[in-house]
Amino acid sequence: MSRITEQTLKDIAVTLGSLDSSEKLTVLVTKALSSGIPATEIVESGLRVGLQKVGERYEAGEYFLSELLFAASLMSEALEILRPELREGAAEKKEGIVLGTVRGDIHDIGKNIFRMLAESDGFEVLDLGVDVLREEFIGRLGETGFRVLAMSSLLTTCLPEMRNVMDKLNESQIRTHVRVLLGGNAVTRRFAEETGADAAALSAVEGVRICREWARV
Ligand code: B12
Repeated sequence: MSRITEQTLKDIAVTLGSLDSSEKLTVLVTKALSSGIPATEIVESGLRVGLQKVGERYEAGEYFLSELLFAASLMSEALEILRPELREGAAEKKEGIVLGTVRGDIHDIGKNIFRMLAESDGFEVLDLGVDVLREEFIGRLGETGFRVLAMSSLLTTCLPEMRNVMDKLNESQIRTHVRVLLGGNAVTRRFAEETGADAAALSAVEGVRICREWARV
């Protein structure tokens, strides 16, 4: 990575992390794109790092809920600029994915990034949104015949709900042809293993790579 690229990504992270102005972030993200930094890199090494900082400041009691909300709106504006690039190259449809954030959790920024990347990679994604009931996940898998269930959770308090979805799925007949991918910051590979899920992805890019491998076999 060149020094200029590194500095631009750092500036993006600092601007978002310190909740500097929306104008400044827009200029930096536009500059990063026009200097050839891939959109996924801007997300992973710039914006996501900035939000990590926001999370740490919230935990430390320096930021409150209003700051989390403001950070989310800054992130959404930045993603609007990147959206065309993240969606680029939508190919022929490969496979279907049922996607959603589990019951109790309303975080959806990371989930939406995964959806954009998966769609641009040729997957058909049925996005059920946030706060999704386990019956809804299982019902939609049955209706569509899609062979991947991708769930997101950023709250550790919602991990038991992911386990509940897995338990329900494991009891059902569709389990034999459905693979499960877990994502979101609360998820670890160990947790995925414990629940009997097929994989955990630590980033949206990794999630798409896993789905691509599954689509091949
Ligand atoms: C923005 C934000 C919010 C926004 C969410 C807006 C929205 N539309 O999503 C708002 C203000 C609503 C919010 C609310 C709350 N939040 Co909040 N929030 C955050 C923050 C700052 C950023 C999250 C984010 O979007 N990150 C950027 C994205 C790109 O990263 P990501 O989600 O990890 O996604 C990446 C990967 O994980 C992956 N991925 C994500 N999902 C999936 C799914 C699949 C299938 C795959 C393959 C990949 C994948 O792809 C993405 C790109 O690589 C985090 C701090 C942090 N660092 O995460 C806290 C954080 C998640 N929130 C937290 C908390 C506590 C809350 C509240 C409970 C606060 C409150 N007191 O009310 C509420 C909960 C509301 C609820 N019921 O859900 C805690 C959770 C602590 C924990 N361990 O459980 C965090 C970690 C902050 C902290 N450090 O304390 N929050």
